[in-house]
Amino acid sequence: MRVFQNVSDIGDLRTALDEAFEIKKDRYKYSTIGKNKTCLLIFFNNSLRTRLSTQKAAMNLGMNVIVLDVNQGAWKLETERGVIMDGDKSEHLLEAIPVMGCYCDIIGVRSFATFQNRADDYEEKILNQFIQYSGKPVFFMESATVHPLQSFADLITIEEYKRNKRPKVVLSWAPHPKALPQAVPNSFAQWMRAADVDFVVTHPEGYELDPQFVGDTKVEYDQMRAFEGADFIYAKNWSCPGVTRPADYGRVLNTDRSWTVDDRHMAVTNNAFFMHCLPVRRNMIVTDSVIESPTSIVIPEAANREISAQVVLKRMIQSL
Ligand code: AN0
Ligand code: CP
Repeated sequence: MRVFQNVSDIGDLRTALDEAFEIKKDRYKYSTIGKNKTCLLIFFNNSLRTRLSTQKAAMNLGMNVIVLDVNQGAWKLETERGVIMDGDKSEHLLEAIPVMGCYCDIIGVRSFATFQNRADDYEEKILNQFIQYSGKPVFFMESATVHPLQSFADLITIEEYKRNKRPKVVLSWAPHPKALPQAVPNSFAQWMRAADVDFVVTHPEGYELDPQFVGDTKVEYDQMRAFEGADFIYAKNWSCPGVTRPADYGRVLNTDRSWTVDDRHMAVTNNAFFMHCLPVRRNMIVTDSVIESPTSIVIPEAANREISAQVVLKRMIQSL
């Protein structure tokens, strides 16, 4: 595997899940395949889970790991070509990327949407430059449009907790005070469509996700109706994707707290498990009561981030 971005990059999902459970049973089974291989993790944005779980996964495989927070201690990077660099940016991504590629075998990159320009974000301008100029396999640790390590961990979690063969999985928008990216819901939709689940999305009008990710997934604008009979509730905020009104891209259009997932919502589900990628703002996205309930699986979900990262790194090492 040279790039891990989309669900198609992982190939057959059953095979990937079997590999995940094999690793989960004994995470040190492949503890020597990464010997003398270096994994470089580049963060343009903050992280708790991705940072820790990916380092742990690499160490489980015997890799060396280098972590760089680009905005803390490195030179400020220019990303646009043709700019006269007379401002505060000391280095261009076009030199920085091949240099970073010299010091490692595999690169993971986190670079969120900037919301300045929908086209630039949705073309994955930054990550594509890493793919093109680093000379190394690149895995996405949340880019402008996708967060595949999260969705793979979510799929593993659903597979572990499901009580029927084809569970009903609901992706629900929830309020948040700041504009957040669409990467998590985009990827989640892409992975759920490829999985054997009954997938429904619910959000207020104006929050329609890009069709390249949701395809023809059923959108139910009535949140309570969407929740009826659900086996898994996956809550997440996202800002306006700008599909119907490009001028609204990246805006917060709605802060209606009736969308906050609470006991009233969960009561109409099939005793659903509650999921969220974290970090989560309590009593905005979900009430204390729901996230602390016995059916909240946010911690096992986060734990599976180590497993999803390990499957991806193992495959990348094996194809070096
Ligand atoms: C990010 C997001 O919504 O994409 C990261 C989630 C994994 N969340 C925040 O910035 C709070
Ligand atoms: N879920 C997730 O990616 O968390 P972090 O932003 O803390 O890495």
